[in-house]
Amino acid sequence: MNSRFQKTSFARLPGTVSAGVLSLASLALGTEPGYPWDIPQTKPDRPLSKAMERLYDQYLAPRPEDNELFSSFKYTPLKGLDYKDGDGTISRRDPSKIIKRHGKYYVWYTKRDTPVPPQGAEKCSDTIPSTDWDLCEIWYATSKDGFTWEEQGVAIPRPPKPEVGWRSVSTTDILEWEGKYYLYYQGFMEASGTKGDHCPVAASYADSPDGPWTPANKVIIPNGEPGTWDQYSIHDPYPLVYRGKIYIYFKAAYGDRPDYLVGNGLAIAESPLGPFRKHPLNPLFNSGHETSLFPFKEGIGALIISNGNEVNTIQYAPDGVNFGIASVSALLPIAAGPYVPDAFNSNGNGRGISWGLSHFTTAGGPGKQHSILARFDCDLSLDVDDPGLK
Ligand code: AAL
Repeated sequence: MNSRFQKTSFARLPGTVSAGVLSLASLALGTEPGYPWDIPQTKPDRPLSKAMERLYDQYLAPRPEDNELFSSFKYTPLKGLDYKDGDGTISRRDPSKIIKRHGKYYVWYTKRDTPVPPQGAEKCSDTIPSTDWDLCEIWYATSKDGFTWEEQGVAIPRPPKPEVGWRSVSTTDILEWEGKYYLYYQGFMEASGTKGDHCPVAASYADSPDGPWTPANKVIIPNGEPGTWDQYSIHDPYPLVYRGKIYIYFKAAYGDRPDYLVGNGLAIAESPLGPFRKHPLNPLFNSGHETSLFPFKEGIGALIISNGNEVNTIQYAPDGVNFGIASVSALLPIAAGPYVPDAFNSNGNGRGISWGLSHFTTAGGPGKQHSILARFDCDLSLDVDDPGLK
């Protein structure tokens, strides 16, 4: 593994907020590589317990320090974004993946700037938000170093009623395709919470990451037929270019908020505004809320961040479709928007990720609910010397 730091390094740094249960366990037991009781790198030729069989058969490598898809996560506050002292009237959440253009990093995110914090579905109005992502717009920020961010302004405002997203536009992600840029996002037609969290995916396009953005004014990935797994909501669109096509991974819910069970599926197109064809094996994940994905070698890696039996796992599919658990970790970045240098041009040789932005929700305490963006660092990158990855 060509790594900038040891897989276990975050667990060993005093004072960092970190995860890595396996690393912590090996630290506690003193199982440094090379000790006689260390885990053998190759499967022993003797009967093994179920857990030891799994260690060799399921994960990319038996020891976390050799597993290219194992990482702990470190978090750092950002500089440059104002939250009005955390009074709950400003929120930033659900960052897109990050791209680098014109020597700067770009991120798009859901921004709420409302007179009061979210008041729930019963008390919401044309100006009072129901949830943290109600009455939102999509804004963007740029940064030279990934730590200090300068908010540039609105990218996608709410369109007039009754166009897609008139109530709220949120939870966006970026695609570059043939020199043009596309933002995909949730387009709410009613306040979130009044009837679940139902919404389809809409899109806007531009010649530059700085806009101006033109709305496509249509539903890009429609809800499924009644009775199907994605009938209610198509959330968290996450575009990548893979095998020469546009792959948009998305989250859907079997039921309704808050008692829903999430799954993640895939829709594929040859042109950014569709038509998108849903994969016949959907859902491709049985777990995961705000799943983040990245090209990794010939396949796709995924952070399964919350919800479901396979929460807190890092998964891998050599074909972008059939995912298996590559490692188990903890404190994964919520709604991670990683910097993915090769999101649109990995050509079967994905390089992974080493940092990005994520959000922390319910900052501010009761009555002041909002979300903030923070930086995460991880060790899921195969390139040490690419300056863009540092
Ligand atoms: C997030 C995302 C979607 C949901 C809401 C805002 O976690 O899954 O964007 O609609 O919560």
